[in-house]
Amino acid sequence: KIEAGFFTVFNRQENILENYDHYEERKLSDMHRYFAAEDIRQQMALANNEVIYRVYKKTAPLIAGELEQAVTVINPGQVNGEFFMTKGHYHINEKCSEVFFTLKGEGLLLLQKGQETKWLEMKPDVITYIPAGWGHRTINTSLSEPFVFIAFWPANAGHNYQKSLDEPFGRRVFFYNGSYIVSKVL
Ligand code: M6P
Ligand code: ZN
Repeated sequence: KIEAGFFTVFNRQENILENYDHYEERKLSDMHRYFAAEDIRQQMALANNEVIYRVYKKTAPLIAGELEQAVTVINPGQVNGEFFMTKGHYHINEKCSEVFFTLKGEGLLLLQKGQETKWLEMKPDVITYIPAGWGHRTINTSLSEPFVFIAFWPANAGHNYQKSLDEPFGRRVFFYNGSYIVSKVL
């Protein structure tokens, strides 16, 4: 039973959403198809299969007109120089858009539609908009801090992960010269 009217609290000391319903956790082993590195097994052993990110949710009814929300915490780190990131997805309902509000850290929002790729910097107080029909992935470009943002999207959007594998993002983000570089996928 979903409460009619609720609140959540982001705990910025612990980097968690208080009174969440559940969270989804993605480890390196869940993401071997998403990073560029070929020696991912070796990396997994080296990195002890660490947690890449967590998505904390307090659920709304999954019907048109309602809004879902989640706080995503992407840990700092790299896989063979490629910064930790989300899987990235398209919406099953291609008419659905999404908004991100950055809470902590620094990162990038990568957008993809057909052959077109865009990226936007995210840092605290920056609000980014994902138009309907665009695939979206977030990347933590900090070397030491978690990257945290809250997302709001229509509850009837749905997540299409297959499409982000079939039509991969046209850029990847690597550590370079003390910062990051957005490199074209050939
Ligand atoms: C944001 C939203 C969620 C999404 C999460 C992690 O919080 O877009 O819908 O689940 O990021 O991204 P992904 O599902 O692509 O791993
Ligand atoms: Zn989405």
